[in-house]
Amino acid sequence: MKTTACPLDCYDACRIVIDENGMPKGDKTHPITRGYLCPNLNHYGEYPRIPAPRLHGREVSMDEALRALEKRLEESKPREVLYYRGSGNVALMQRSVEHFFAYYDAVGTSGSLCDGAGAAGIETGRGRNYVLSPQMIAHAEAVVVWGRNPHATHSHLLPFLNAKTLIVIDPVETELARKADLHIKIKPRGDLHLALLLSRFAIIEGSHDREWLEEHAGDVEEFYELTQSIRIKATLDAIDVSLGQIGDMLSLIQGKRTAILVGAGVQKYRNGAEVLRAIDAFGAVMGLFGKEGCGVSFLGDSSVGVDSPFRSIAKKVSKPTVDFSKYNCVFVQGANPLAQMPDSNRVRQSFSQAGFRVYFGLYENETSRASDLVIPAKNFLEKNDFRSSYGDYTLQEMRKIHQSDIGIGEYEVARRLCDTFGFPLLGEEEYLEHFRDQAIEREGVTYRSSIPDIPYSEGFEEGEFVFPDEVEARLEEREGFHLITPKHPKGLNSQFYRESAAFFHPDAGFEEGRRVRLSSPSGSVEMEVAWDGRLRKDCVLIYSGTPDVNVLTPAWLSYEGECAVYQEHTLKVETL
Ligand SMILES: Nc1nc2c(c(=O)[nH]1)N[C@H]1C(S)=C(S)[C@@H](COP(=O)(O)OP(=O)(O)OC[C@H]3O[C@@H](n4cnc5c(=O)[nH]c(N)nc54)[C@H](O)[C@@H]3O)O[C@H]1N2
Ligand SMILES: Nc1nc2c(c(=O)[nH]1)N[C@H]1C(S)=C(S)[C@@H](COP(=O)(O)OP(=O)(O)OC[C@H]3O[C@@H](n4cnc5c(=O)[nH]c(N)nc54)[C@H](O)[C@@H]3O)O[C@H]1N2
Ligand SMILES: [Mo]
Repeated sequence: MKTTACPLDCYDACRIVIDENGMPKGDKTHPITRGYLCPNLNHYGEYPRIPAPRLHGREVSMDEALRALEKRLEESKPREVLYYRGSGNVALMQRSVEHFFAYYDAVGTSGSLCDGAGAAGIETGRGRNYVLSPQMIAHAEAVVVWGRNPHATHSHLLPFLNAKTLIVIDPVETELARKADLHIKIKPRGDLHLALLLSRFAIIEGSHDREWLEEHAGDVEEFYELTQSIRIKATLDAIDVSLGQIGDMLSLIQGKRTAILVGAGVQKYRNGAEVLRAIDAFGAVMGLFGKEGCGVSFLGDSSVGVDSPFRSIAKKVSKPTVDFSKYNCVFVQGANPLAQMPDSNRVRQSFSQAGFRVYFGLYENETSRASDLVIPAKNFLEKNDFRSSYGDYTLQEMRKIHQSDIGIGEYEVARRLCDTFGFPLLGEEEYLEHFRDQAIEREGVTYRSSIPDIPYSEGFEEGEFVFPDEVEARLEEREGFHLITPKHPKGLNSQFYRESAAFFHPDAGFEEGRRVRLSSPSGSVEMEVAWDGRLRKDCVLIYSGTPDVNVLTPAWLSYEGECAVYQEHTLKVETL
């Protein structure tokens, strides 16, 4: 039976078997994904693809399309060419195109639209960002799900959470929150303070892990003093958490193997790195690192333990704030920056002023429609690849299933361009072999070989866990509605289903079906109101992928990690 793996940007990285009709199905023998696929994959074949290459709106052959690109690249100075790759497909051969642009000496992007702020915080505290695999989470007795929504974004994790003490910290009453032993319906951006208070009370109660701290962590006394700089009553009021909830949470995890699963939600703010450091610090106070079934797990770094054979670009500019208008040629691969980057008005303006815009992707979207040259890609069933994951340590081979005449694969683009420009590139099979060599098989599943069985059981890179030594603890009261912009269960960012409404609590003061104008310092948009009783009354929820949502978000970088900060602005809302 033919097998492959899903390359969508998701924690799951499902293994797929192809049924007799050539359709993807879940693999029942797989220990993590257990035969189920998500709505996106179950309907994967139904989304209309870009059928043919297009140059200035006119259909052209693939050869003409690539010649137009080559001509532009020959006429441009390398530093006037931008290579922008998104995460439409996160498999490893995507980087073969960057390999060409690296030899060409183009400009690339650094930082992230995604998890960069949180990742930076984790790296400061513990060096490498290791995740807890589902198999490791299975050993936990208590699980804290913090700013993460597995029903939408990591559904294969759910069976691993059964029969555990469950705590959810989320401003939305997610499906998991309904089942939880404790749901802290925190006010958005309250997580830093909650984490500091949890550490403080754990130490006051004496439930911290003295032995572990002595052996593995920096100065916990100093960190305790830092947590004492937080005013208790005023802070609890400001983040809408009660002292009782803090006590409940500590007693629910007391003495239990505890896994804290942190999602993107807590770090869509400029201080996102600080938030993750504070949550990590609480994990350290409780002695959760390096033990079976315990730890703090954020979106991981899927490249840890994978050696890439491709050259990477040396000169980079920050991805969330890149100014397209500076370039004579912009090559967009697997991304929809006109919808998904923050500050859409700025992005659209600057993209429209770029010299020559190339979109290399599967589907029509805001970016394809604004591009001069559109190159359809092959989908993952039509090419060979490998993928690692940020939710576990698998490294899976993705074998080509179908022949297709629609698009062109990433390796084929790289091959053609490297040949034209005389740059070195190995054969496709040699690259696949390079990845194959890094995978080890256990019980029918292939994993990255260089990952420790229990993360941090050998300690930390810096020798010890590093506590934060200062925090910006000021909590300003904000006017307007807090924007929550999370992932939709039936879409993947701007791929597949795209929502159009803005969601409010029924008592927030807006009638269902009415149109409202939402405004932030970045811009304003009109949307229809829909109700969602799971929300707080002070929040408006607009899913990622909703057209125009990012008109409302700022082109700012997180203080650390060069990350976009989608929830930094609050919104003014007026009925039309
Ligand atoms: N179906 C589906 N799956 C996906 C994706 C998709 O678009 N659709 N996208 C993929 C990608 S790119 C990523 S990065 C991952 C991310 O997946 P997750 O880590 O689950 O991230 P989000 O869905 O952005 O947000 C998760 C939760 O954070 C909560 N939240 C928002 N603000 C705050 C806050 O201030 N504090 C706290 N405590 N919680 C808050 C939201 O209410 C939401 O329930 O999912 C991946 N998986
Ligand atoms: N408001 C708001 N904005 C957000 C977020 C949010 O939560 N809220 N989340 C942010 C996050 S976490 C992320 S990761 C980004 C994601 O943003 P992007 O990386 O821009 O991802 P998508 O919107 O999914 O667009 C991916 C495109 O990739 C193309 N594609 C798919 N498969 C392939 C392939 O095999 N080859 C090629 N060449 N192309 C392919 C498809 O045509 C698709 O349109 O969005 C960010 N923007
Ligand atoms: Mo993401």
